[in-house]
Amino acid sequence: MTRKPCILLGVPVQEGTGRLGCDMGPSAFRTAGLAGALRDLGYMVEDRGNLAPGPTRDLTHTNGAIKFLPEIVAWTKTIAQAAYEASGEGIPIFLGGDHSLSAGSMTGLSRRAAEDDHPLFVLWLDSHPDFHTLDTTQSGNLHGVPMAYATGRGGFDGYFPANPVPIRPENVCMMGIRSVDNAERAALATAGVTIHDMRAIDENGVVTLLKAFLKRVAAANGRLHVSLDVDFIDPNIAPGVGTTVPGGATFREAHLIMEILHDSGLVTSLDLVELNPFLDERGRTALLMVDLVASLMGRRVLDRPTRSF
Ligand code: 6HN
Ligand code: MN
Ligand code: MN
Ligand code: MN
Repeated sequence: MTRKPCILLGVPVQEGTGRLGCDMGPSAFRTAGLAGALRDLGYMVEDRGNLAPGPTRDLTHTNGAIKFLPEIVAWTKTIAQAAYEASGEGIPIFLGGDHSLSAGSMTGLSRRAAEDDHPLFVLWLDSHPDFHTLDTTQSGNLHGVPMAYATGRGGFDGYFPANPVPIRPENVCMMGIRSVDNAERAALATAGVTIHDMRAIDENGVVTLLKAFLKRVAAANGRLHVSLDVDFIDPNIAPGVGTTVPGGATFREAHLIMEILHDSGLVTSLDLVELNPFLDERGRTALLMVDLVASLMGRRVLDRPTRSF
């Protein structure tokens, strides 16, 4: 069986968060052995190094809270193009960098998927929905907006690059949500996005919720992008992130999601975001993230027949 190569793309963007340190994320993923873990599973791995943003242009917005708009716009353009190109060649894995990088990855991947006649679906693993527009963000940190931009919500025109193929909100499933701002809550009430907050996970377990979504992806012959924010995981086991929120996914919930995703055979791309190595403890968060990627890509405890989902 020939498998597509894994294409590692470092994205040392940190201007989307309120603090420094995410620029070291790509380096920490490499130090934690991501490429080796993938090679051990039999993949060809091509590490393309780190992307760099293009030139910035002056941009001002009526929402004075917004920080680093020109920088994030420049990054988004670069990342979208890289995502578009890499997704024609293999399985792109974006090593963040803060979650603003997903504005670029999702729009580039969606454009590619549409050209290949597949709808793009997104599994969003995060404590936050990141569903602010430029008008509603109060923190002004643009890691809080990528899902709104990628799904084509208004207010990004004239600032962010044109998004030629907005992702259908119905194709997005969020899991792990436990910190939602008022403007996001209002928008999500009618957006059509599937949201499983931590309470839904507690009540139903991850298996039922995830399998229902994967069935939809398969039925639509969709491609599946996974966007994994470190703060999806409980901060007790994943402290290396700026936006810790208590009550997150456990070690086994996170691994089980990855194992089921692997069995589905549907995942075509991955974001690893918000790792802040400056806040980590002896690399444990980076190592956990690498282990989760290994589960997603096929590492298993015992051989077992691939179960349908
Ligand atoms: N993330 N909703 C908050 C804000 O500042 O807009 C938090 C955003 C967190 C961003 O999860 O990548
Ligand atoms: Mn996020
Ligand atoms: Mn095809
Ligand atoms: Mn988050």
